[in-house]
Amino acid sequence: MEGFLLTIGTLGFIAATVYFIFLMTKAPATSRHFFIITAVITGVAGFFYLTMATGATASLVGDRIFYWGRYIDWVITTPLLLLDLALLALANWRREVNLIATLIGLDLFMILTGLLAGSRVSAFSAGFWFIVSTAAMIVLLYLVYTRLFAAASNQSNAVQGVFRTLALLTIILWSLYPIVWLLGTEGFGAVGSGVEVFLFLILDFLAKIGFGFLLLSNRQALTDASSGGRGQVQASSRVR
Ligand code: RET
Repeated sequence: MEGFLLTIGTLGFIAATVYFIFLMTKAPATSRHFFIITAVITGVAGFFYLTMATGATASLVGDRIFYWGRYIDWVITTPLLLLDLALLALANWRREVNLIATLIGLDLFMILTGLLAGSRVSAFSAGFWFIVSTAAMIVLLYLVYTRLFAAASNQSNAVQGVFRTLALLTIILWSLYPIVWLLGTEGFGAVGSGVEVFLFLILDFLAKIGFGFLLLSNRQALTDASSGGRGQVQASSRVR
């Protein structure tokens, strides 16, 4: 069951990567970075699904299979998802490097402490690191909700629309990861390994492929965001 689902994950992410690269060839050069970042996200996920499907990044911890490959996937891809969001929201990202670094720092801390929670043998240390990781996630999502939303309100309507959808999608989906983790074999074991792999697969597809589709199919927003804020205003002044 797990092997089948992980293979579906591998193929799904490879297909999405190919599609996003195809979309890039049709996009204006100024917004290419969004396509590159997003294709790297799905490409890395496809690679790590393959390593999990083949057992290369799966180990026996106690009496359960621990798929640690997902944490390596997340440690690379979640900062890139935040980067996509930040580049969309921030008209001038160079002035907000501190905010971007804080978001990515919290994110790395969340995933690494999550890895400590998942790889444990004692229930106490699992619980402890789970709480630390969840606290980091709450601060991170709070900053997205406050700081990035505020920054996005200075952008064009197209950017604001896509940003709102993507940021809310991120806040909702990311909050579901610790819940699946708690239900699964790393947590209370309320669901078996197959169901856990299935639920993470759905979340990963939505948080990466769904996110990528919504972002990359909105050309206007990408062009506006790449032109340094108030895209429409700048575009029209350039014509003059
Ligand atoms: C863990 C367990 C410990 C507590 C918390 C977690 C959060 C994980 C998150 C993962 C997000 C992954 C994404 C992947 C890409 O698609 C590590 C499950 C808080 C938020 C978005």
